[in-house]
Amino acid sequence: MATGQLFSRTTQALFYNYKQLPIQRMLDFDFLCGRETPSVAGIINPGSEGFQKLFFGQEEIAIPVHSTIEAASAAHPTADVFINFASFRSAAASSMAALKQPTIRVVAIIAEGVPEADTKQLITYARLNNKVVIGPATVGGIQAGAFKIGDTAGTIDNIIQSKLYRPGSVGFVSKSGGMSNELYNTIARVTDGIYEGIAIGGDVFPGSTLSDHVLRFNNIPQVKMVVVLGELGGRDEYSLVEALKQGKINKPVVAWVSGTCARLFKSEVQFGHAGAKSGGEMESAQAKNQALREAGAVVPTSYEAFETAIKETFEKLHEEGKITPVKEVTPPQIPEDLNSAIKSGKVRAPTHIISTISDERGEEPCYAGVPMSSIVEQGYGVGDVISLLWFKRSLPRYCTHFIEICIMLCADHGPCVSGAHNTIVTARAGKDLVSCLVSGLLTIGPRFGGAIDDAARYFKDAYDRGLTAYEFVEGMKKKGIRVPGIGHRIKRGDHRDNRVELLQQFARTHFPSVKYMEFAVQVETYTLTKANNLVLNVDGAIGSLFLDLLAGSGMFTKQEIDEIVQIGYLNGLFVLARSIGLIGHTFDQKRLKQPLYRHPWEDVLYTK
Ligand code: Q5B
Repeated sequence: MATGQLFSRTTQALFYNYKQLPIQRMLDFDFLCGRETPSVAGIINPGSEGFQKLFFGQEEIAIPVHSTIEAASAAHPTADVFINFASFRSAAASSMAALKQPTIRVVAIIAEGVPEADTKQLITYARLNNKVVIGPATVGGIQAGAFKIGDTAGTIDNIIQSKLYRPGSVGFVSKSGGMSNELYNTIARVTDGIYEGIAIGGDVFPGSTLSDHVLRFNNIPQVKMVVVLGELGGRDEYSLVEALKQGKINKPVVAWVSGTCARLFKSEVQFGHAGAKSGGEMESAQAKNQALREAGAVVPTSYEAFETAIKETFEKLHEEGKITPVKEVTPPQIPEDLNSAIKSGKVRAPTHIISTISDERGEEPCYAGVPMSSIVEQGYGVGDVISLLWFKRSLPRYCTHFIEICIMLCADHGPCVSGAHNTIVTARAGKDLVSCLVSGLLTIGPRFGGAIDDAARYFKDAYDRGLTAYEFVEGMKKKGIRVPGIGHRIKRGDHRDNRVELLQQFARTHFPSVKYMEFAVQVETYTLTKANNLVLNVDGAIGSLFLDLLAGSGMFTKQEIDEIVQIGYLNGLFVLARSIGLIGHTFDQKRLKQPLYRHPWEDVLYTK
């Protein structure tokens, strides 16, 4: 790895694998630094395409999502950094694919556990092609005031405290990402801050080494001193020793190799990183610190003295006039996310939806306050669930039983009724279940199945006003309105609808009062004198009986009953019930592999 700058204020990256948080942190950093363009040009999310919405300051921006590295590189030819958030399983392959893109110059690999053989191949390819690999097993790196990789430097608070929103004069390189966050802070306290910081990662074979970056810092005029945090294990620090000895580094280097405590253990100790184990005397922290000291680096006697060593080195450069500390700037405030502001009680925001029937936010979903476990453990049925979700209360058993009977009796009425016919034709046209179902449901209305609400409205109004059946029916006739709930295509006075009789029988046995039903029967007696098909039909029976349920159960106020009738809850019973049958007809046709339906010519009267 030669020459200096890896990043600038215009550097843009391709981000591999959609990870909302680190991308948002990069964009927040951009805003803090006053960048004009977002540092993430595109996201690669294998298998998906489109856009991801993220914040750039206060503005929402849409970042393009590409399904392949090749497509992303072609779409964003100026994005030359590849930030790889792939898992250890696919990190090597995707990193190699990125390195092969002519536009990609730097690849940062975050995953831990990438096989060493794979990393070696990446290193060889990168070296041959003059590209830079940072990691694996790294948090990444940062150029203060310019560009940040993923989660580098941690929270916005740490970034502000460490003054990383503007460049200082210190080049910093470490193995550990966690310790780099700590050192950014330390360096900001005792110097004018970081110019660039890199965590090379804790693997035995890092894509780029401590000395690679120190040599690079040596070529960056803005970097006036270098801080290095190594660790026991490996021999990377010795190439830095060599570079110092050969006079390749002419800027002060303050270094510390951590892990001096390893000697306190009787056997070999593996610290957090894969490479952090002392393989012998040469690889011990003590030996490396000594070698660095002898090569001319400023090496303190302990980690505690590291801060003072950095401070003194900086002050010396300042006194010598080699550093003009940067002017302080006040970074802009990052707008707080609404969710966290609400959580901390700083703001309140109006909601857009009110819901009163169910709540899925807690340990278990609740229907009208009743937890799912109670619904199951207490043996609730579909009628109880309908009571909770439609009427927001638990109704007595005879009411929920009545609801269930309505559902069962109306579930189907053969293939010839409007709804089933539509569903069958749709299924035979090869459509999916939902299309078949809704094409049938769409026929439910004032003539077919959807007369329950109107029946309840008109019967209630007539009964409550004290009209006789005769006055009611004749009044409707004068207005030119058919009596809802009366009349059927195939049922007759002498061939009554058995479903109506079953409902009436149940209500007479269990309901405290059936006054509305009796009124409906009087209406039927009168309409049957007009025509034999003007029977009380299933819609009329349910409409009148539900009025009795509402009024007789003592569970509803007068206003609530008026509201239920006015809003029109009761057609819902037919819709729900008949969905069962329509789904059945769909399956039936598909099971029978029925071909496209075409209505026969003979059954159409063609006329002019
Ligand atoms: N007339 C149901 O009519 C039907 C009259 C009436 C006064 C009435 C008709 C009607 C009200 C709506 C209603 C639900 C369209 C029905 C259901 C579910 C189902 C279906 C299934 C299932 C039938 C002949 C003469 C005319 C009309 C007069 C008819 N109805 N007068 N009040 N209600 N009812 N719908 O047989 O003088 O000759 O002009 O609209 O409650 O949908 O199984 O099939 O489970 O799937 O076509 O049970 O009654 O009679 O139109 O030829 O009329 O009777 O004015 O008099 P029809 P039309 P006029 S249950």
